[in-house]
Amino acid sequence: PLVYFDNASTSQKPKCVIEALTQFYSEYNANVHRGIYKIADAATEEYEKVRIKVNNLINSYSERSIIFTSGTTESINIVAHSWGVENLRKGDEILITEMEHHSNIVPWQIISKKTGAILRYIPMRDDILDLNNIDNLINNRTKLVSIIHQSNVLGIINPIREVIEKAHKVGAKVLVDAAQSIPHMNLDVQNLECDFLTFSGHKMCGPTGVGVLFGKENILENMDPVFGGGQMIEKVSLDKSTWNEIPFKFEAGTPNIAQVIGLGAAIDYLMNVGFDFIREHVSELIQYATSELQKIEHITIYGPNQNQGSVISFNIDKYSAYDLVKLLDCYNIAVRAGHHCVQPLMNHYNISSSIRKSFYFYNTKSEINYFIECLKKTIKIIDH
Ligand code: 7TS
Repeated sequence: PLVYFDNASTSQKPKCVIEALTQFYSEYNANVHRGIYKIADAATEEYEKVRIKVNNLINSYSERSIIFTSGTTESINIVAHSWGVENLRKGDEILITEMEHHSNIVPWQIISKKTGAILRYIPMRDDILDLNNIDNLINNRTKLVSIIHQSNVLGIINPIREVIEKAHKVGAKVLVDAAQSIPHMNLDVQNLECDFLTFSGHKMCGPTGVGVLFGKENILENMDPVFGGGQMIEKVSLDKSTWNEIPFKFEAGTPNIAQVIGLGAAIDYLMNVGFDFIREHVSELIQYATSELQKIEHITIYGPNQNQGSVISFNIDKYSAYDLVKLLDCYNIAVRAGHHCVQPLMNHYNISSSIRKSFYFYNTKSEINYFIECLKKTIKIIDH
């Protein structure tokens, strides 16, 4: 028995995903894009089928735009170390926000140091992004806006459409970090018109070790690869190499074949569950959990009153988030305490950590009741 409320960290995996991994390893384990024997063909076919599934999932323009990576972190780093290094010059501006996950802050700090570009932030105003000054923040010097879609700490979905439109007016590119949104909603990159979109498989029922970088074809074609090695080349001689076509140019070496195939099974599974159901169910859980938590004395819930997301972060008075979470573990409840890899946002609230409950479609109201009951018991234990 386990009450798992740490889905923003990673989701649980359905049987069909685990079976897809087992089936690959036990029935047709071979490298992709190389062999010409039957199981190598099968592995390549299954691997490439997932590219089509991802392309359909996000309504991308073509499979050429879909690059398999190890996760959101690697996807953002590829954009930073390829597009960033090639296109940013001294005095250019990169715009991110104060609520980014560290994986959408640190790569840009590294790149701004390398290129002389200036890193600017859309600040927080109370519990949301302050877009009042957006027309100053997005200006002729802005070359890239990289923005989190759904917060992993606050119940917020950011108005990325508005930001994308403004960025495109000044000719800037936009990267959307969809790590937290893609498990919960239909995303359409043609409709959004974002230039890059990044996400991880493991937060959407897929295995760890696989993620996606979507990029518009004309942008990817003009980017240099970050990693060199097998598969990403067209020709190699002793003095130079030429690159394979996209997306293979960005997939050096043996990829995470089993994980990609597992991601395909996860996508099928989620399509079956349905994003409408997921959104509706998670939103009901959020509303119920919020109203139950609000009854707890001295609780501070972070974020806007109207929670649009799938997470609730809070602290209770003098109690350490870590103590409470460790004691809740004794009741087989898994929630996270910490800064959630978003230290600048923690600074905005003048805290170093919070407790975070994050839901997915398999969570239930009775789990929330059990959580509240155990939380009250835990507080009593500490008080004694
Ligand atoms: N961006 C966002 C918005 C995230 O929430 C995360 C992971 C990442 C990027 C990085 O994803 P990765 O798969 O490359 O690690 N967020 C969390 C979290 O909230 N708790 O653990 C990981």
